Amino acid sequence: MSTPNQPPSPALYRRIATEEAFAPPELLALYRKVLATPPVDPGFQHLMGFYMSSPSERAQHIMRCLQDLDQVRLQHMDESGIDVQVIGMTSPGVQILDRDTAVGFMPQANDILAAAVRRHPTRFVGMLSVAPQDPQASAKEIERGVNQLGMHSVIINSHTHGEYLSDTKFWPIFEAAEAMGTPIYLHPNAMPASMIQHFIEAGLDGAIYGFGVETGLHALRLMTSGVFDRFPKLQIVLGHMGEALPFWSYRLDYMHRATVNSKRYPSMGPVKRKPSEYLRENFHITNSGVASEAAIKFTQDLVGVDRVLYAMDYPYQYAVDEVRILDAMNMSDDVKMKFFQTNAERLFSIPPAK
Ligand code: 1DF
Ligand code: MN
Repeated sequence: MSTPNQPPSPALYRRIATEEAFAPPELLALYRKVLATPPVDPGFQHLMGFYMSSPSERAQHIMRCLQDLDQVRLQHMDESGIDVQVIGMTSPGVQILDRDTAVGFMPQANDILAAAVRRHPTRFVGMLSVAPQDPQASAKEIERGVNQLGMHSVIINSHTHGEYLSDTKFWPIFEAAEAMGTPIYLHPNAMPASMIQHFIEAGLDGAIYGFGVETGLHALRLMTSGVFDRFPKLQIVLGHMGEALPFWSYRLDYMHRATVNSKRYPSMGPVKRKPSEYLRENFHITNSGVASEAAIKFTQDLVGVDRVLYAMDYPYQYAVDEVRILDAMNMSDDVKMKFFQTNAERLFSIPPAK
């Protein structure tokens, strides 16, 4: 029997955690400039402004883990039973920066992560960062990332300066992602200034709730704007149990149909499928931050066992006991292996362990 002080025992499967964050010091230097130049975006101020200045144990620990792509991270992975991390640059990535700074830093950020993956090829897998501020440059970076860096997935931290990827001006990014076969992890960002005030006043703007509301909205905007009719093979990854959209799906289908049929909004015209059908065909869902057996099984039932994957959300939700809880789920070994290992291997093009 393992005890809480020992790493979880090896399992039949590799445990691959698929929404893990890093922040190179070069990015933090750019963030310091943003934070020192008013007016500062309120969501960013309450997010990275907090982590980069708070003396609290949580903030200090997270800042240390975020910047490490070697021994600290590997030790935490060993302690918590994680064999492989799929890593992306922390929210909001380069998306809070002005366009030129974002486009300039994008390749450097991806080179830094690619170098870490080369140092630890059996432990790390990298997701490409892009700068939606320049959709064409982002599309080119996806090609470079796949062809030259060997990275096969992209992370986008929801909106960019209050703009959503449902806007066709961003669709060159989807075109490149579909053509290169790279899934896009639609990760949370702080809400735009126009949305966030009532969340901030109650302390609910962050990962506790605001993230899920805003990222769920973003995913729905992709569906209702017809992104998946135009790019039917595109795969979007949602964390945090699909930002609760599986739980909403019955009502989404009903109200979407009612709204379209009554021509209530010009922005909600007919599309080919129901929201629940897009969820089953164009989305993969990770359980980042949600070690709930009931929620995982409900989502597997709704979208299929091939589309639900494990994620920890390191270092924001570094939980040494989580793997033990999930290893013990009342679920067949076959489905558990899909959840922890094979779905991630397929979606993120991770080579099998030797
Ligand atoms: C937090 C959580 C911050 C996540 C994040 O990025 C983040 C947090 C700055 O707990 O404040 O990406 N998360 O993915 O849940
Ligand atoms: Mn995360």
